[in-house]
Amino acid sequence: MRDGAVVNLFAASPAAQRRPRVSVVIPTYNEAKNLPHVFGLLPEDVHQVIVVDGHSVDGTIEVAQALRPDVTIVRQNRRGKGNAMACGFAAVTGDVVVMLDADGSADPREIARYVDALLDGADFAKGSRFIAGGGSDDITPMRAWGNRWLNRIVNVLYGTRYTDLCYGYNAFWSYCLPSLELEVADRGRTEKLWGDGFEIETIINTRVAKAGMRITEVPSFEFERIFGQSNLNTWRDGFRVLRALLVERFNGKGAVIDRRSPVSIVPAQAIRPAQALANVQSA
Ligand SMILES: Nc1nc2c(ncn2[C@@H]2O[C@H](COP(=O)(O)OP(=O)(O)OP(=O)(O)O)[C@@H](O)[C@H]2O)c(=O)[nH]1
Ligand SMILES: [Mg+2]
Repeated sequence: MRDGAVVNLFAASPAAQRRPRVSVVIPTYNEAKNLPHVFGLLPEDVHQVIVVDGHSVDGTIEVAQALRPDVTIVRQNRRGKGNAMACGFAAVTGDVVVMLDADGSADPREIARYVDALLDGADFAKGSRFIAGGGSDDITPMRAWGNRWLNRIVNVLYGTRYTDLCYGYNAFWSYCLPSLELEVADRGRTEKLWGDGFEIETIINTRVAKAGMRITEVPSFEFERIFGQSNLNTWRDGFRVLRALLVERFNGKGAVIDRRSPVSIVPAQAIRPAQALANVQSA
């Protein structure tokens, strides 16, 4: 069910007394028509909404600013969803980071569910379409088949028990950011580099496992994109995911988690935020 009232994140939460500040990171590539729907369903009490734009030409940034004057706009420095997420993470000021797509597939009202999982003790709350309470209107049989195999591989290689490797709706405490070791430095390049594409979710999911994080899966329902077209190519991006599973097994990335890091994040050295922050523009 797509329509309905906006939720208040903490109204029904038993942990109402502990109110983490939630930063929502939304990657956008030509999503102007979808933003009214997505923004309209965001919980009223989110701390920060970060739109990371990838050179949209449909007025996405202007629409975001008109809908929400307090939005933080980040212009990504290279290309691809992975680079967008890394740039967005570098601008986070909250205690909790939520990764939310802008195409209407992910329901912002589920954010409360993710935050509850974190308050219940998880470091990383991973969305899954394939556990009780989850589902999808969007996934094709071919992609579901590919996802199943990639899932088996990740669970064998990393000792995880994931049910939905290739899903982009996740949330985590901002003290996890250093362990992700994502890089936004330019290195003088503007084209898409390794890690900048849709393999980002696999890179994050494997690094949080390597870092020894407490991971909880949260049921999530994926709707069809409302307007526009998918940027994902099943075979090309499927092979990038497979490659990421192999590369990540041996590259030593995924620093051991330090839960003593201040919860209010100062982006870690490993994230090297200089370039992304230079691109940050608060409306
Ligand atoms: N900033 C930025 N955002 C991107 C880029 N590519 C995709 N996105 C955004 O990332 C989110 C997911 O992209 P989609 O194209 O919907 O891909 P998907 O959801 O993985 O695949 P589908 O299930 O086919 O929709 C959307 O909000 C896109 O606008 C990019 O290169 N830069
Ligand atoms: Mg999508």
